[in-house]
Amino acid sequence: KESYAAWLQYKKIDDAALVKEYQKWASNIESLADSIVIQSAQNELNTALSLMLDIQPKISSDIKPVNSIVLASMKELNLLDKLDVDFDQINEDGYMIKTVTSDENSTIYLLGKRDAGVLYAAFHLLRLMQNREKLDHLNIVESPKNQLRMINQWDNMDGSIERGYAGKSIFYKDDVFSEELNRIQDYARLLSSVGINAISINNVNVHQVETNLITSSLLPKVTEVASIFRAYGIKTFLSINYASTIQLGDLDTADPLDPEVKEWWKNKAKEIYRFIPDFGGFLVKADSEHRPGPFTYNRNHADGANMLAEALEPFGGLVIWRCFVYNCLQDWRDRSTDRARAAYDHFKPLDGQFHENVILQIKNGPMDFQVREAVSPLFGAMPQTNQMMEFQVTQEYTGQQRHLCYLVPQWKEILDFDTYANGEGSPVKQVVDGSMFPYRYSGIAAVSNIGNDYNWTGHTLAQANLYGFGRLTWNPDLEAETITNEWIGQTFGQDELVNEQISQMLLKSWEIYEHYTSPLGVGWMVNPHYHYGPNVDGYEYSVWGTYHFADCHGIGVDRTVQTGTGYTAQYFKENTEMYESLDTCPDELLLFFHHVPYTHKLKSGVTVIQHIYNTHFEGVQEAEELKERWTTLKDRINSERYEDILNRLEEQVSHSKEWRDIINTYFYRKSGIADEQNRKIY
Ligand code: BDP
Repeated sequence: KESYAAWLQYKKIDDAALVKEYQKWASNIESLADSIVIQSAQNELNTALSLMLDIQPKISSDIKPVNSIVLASMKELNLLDKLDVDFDQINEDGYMIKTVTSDENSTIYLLGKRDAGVLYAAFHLLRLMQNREKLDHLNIVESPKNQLRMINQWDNMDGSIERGYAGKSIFYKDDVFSEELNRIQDYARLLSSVGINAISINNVNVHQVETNLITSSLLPKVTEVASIFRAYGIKTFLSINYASTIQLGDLDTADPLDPEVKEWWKNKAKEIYRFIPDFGGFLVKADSEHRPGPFTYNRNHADGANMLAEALEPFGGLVIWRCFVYNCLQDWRDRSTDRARAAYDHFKPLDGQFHENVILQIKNGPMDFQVREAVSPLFGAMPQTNQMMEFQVTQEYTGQQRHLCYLVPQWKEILDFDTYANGEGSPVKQVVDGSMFPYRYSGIAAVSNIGNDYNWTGHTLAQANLYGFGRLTWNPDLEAETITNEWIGQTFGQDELVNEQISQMLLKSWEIYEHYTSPLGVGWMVNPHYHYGPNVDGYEYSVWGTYHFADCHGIGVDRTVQTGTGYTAQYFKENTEMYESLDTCPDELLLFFHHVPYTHKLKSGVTVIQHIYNTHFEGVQEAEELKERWTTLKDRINSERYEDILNRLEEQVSHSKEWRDIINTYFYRKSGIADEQNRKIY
């Protein structure tokens, strides 16, 4: 099925002249390097070129005086006589694509510093061909901005996926590894095609079965999966149970300073690396939402992370330590604690205390992947500690892949956010790409949105989120429009109307979703546990630290220094001042930072209550327009994908009405203030 192939469609090109032109190079593939990664590049080219051009490329391992595509890494440079290239312009994962034409023949060189770069170059070339670009004067020089470009699976071994909205796990079933290795390989192809180079293959909440992943009973299977990813330049990581020493029955403590615990992990690391010599390392959720951690032993998170780091260090392994640490058993009547403060309060004082092979993985916002929240103030606040970003591709709070919500614009806003960590012009993207402070390791990770649904992502258009995430980790400076067009062209072909309509749909969808859900940055208002569908007070009187404080006078969380929780002080001065003052706090985050009366006038000129009514009516209308736009493409998209997407858009329309009505009614009743336009509210 088309939807399975996602953006690697490789449809037969019907423009005969173009086919002829492409065939010129594509008839011969000369692969000077030889490794499993190069093999993957060769296979991908071979499959793609056969499908698109209806030819069988000849593959050879030496240079011939014919038109060809040549694959080589820096090691093979000596075989490329006369070729004038400078490998110093690219980094470890970088590549160059060059078309060199002489009187006799023409060659497209795919050149990487290492083999992974050659593979990325191959995918780049195929992207150009899928988008019908000219190849005769290529001179492309590409290096990824981020060192770690990572995907986190939240898959459990029973086959379920925590916050998964596209079927079951492709990795596990009924507590054992899946036998369908082809599916995992196809996933590796998708990830590698957008430059992903690391993956953790199990949920951060590690239960008893998954605790066994680091034991000799399951390591052979992990090894098999790791080999699949290795062939695509992707390193495998595991999420570990911090209390493995206890859970696996070997010790009665997990105290990071206990010599036996240290020794246990050192031996464990040795064992793992015997199986997987290039194992990536551990991803750790500790002392968070009932997971074990160093706090039990009165140790801090540097103690916990460093103990693991020492064990992995001899093998070049990394500890990716999550900062999602907060009190999830709060007394909601006690307003002195603010969950938003937690990560900074826990980690900032530890700056400089972590080992070099520890990276702190920080969620984009201080709460939890809401449709809109402030950027975590921890970014840039720890110049001496490796940091990386955690995004959520899976749409837990953004419509669960039943609603269309394209997150690339949101991620770009976050990456572009100026932290002022080094004065003006210190955006988050330069913190996490390691260029602002001398981080040894850094990058961007995200929770995946795929499962075993035939189209990977449930909503076929949600494939764009996975694609866009990868492209942004490679280069956060890419424009949202560029990424979007690239994706549409590869996924749906070259029809201009299709391109125009889908691009409009995607680029507006985040804002539309925001319009009919929780307003002005306040967040939540979802059904507890499931996080789908409106429930304004669902989390208001619970222990999770997630409130909106709506009463008959007003709404919002006062996080100011003057009168609130003091959270605003966690930012650098310029941002503290901006958020602290009602005059300068941006409208879209007003209720994240301030508690205001319903009659408070926004910068847009309307009152808070009227804004709530307006956006909720607008949101539904816009959801209807999404559907309308889609129907204009009826005869241009194959019926499987057309119907699938139409069904989801229809559900979105009706569900957006539920959101609108519940939110509007709630606030009308609380405030007693009528809609200026007298629309039907209750
Ligand atoms: C929340 C999810 C929960 C995750 C947690 C985490 O609701 O399922 O386990 O984040 O990131 O968003 O650890």
